[in-house]
Amino acid sequence: MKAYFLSDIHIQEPESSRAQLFEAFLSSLLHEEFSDLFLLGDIFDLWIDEHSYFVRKYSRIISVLRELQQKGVKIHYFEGNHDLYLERFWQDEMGVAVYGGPATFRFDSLKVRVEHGDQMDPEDRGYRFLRWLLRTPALRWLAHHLPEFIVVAIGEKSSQKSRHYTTEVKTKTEEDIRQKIRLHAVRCLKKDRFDLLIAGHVHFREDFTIEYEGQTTRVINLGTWLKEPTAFIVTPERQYFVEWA
Ligand SMILES: [Mn+2]
Repeated sequence: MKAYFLSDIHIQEPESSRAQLFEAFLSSLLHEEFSDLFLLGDIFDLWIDEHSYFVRKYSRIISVLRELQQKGVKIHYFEGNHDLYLERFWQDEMGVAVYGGPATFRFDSLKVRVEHGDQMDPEDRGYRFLRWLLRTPALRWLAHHLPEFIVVAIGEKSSQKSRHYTTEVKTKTEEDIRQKIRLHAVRCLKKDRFDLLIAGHVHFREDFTIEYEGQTTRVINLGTWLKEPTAFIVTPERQYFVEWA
């Protein structure tokens, strides 16, 4: 058992250097022995439903992911706030396991909680409302049935706003983000115990341990490829960051 965790790559254009870096990274994984690839959301700066616009735009990335699947790698995709309604294409067509919220996995005795991280801030009422709204049947229906060019236009506008919000507005201080990550971990531990928490979304790479009622839990935030391309590797024996440049 060996898993790679990636998030917040925010690929905007298939020809961009970040997209090419991601493709090269995935291609390099074709030569690795591992079992699972976890995409923790905001991989694409915009992906909505199964619209052929996105499937065509990111066909090269999709084809490397298919190659990985053919090698026997299981791919997990957690919806972010930039990649939404992933069931139709990613699950039904690609056979990727899609998650709309947090999930827990076991690597032998190691229990790992995995999530995108967009529910980390309970004070962010505006976003919590938006998250709820986007997941209502009515919005899902619109995202599927509106003409593709309208979905893309609305999506790109919102995506740009959201990225600005995450990187400029919400980023008060590093200590503020760290505190939010910590408080979130404690809130989660009150409900369920686990050895490792892995999330993204806040665009801030973090790695620390907390003690909660006698148990040590390691908390990882994957940061973003907008700053540095990294992946986190989990095996039952060892959990560590790798940098990709
Ligand atoms: Mn996000």
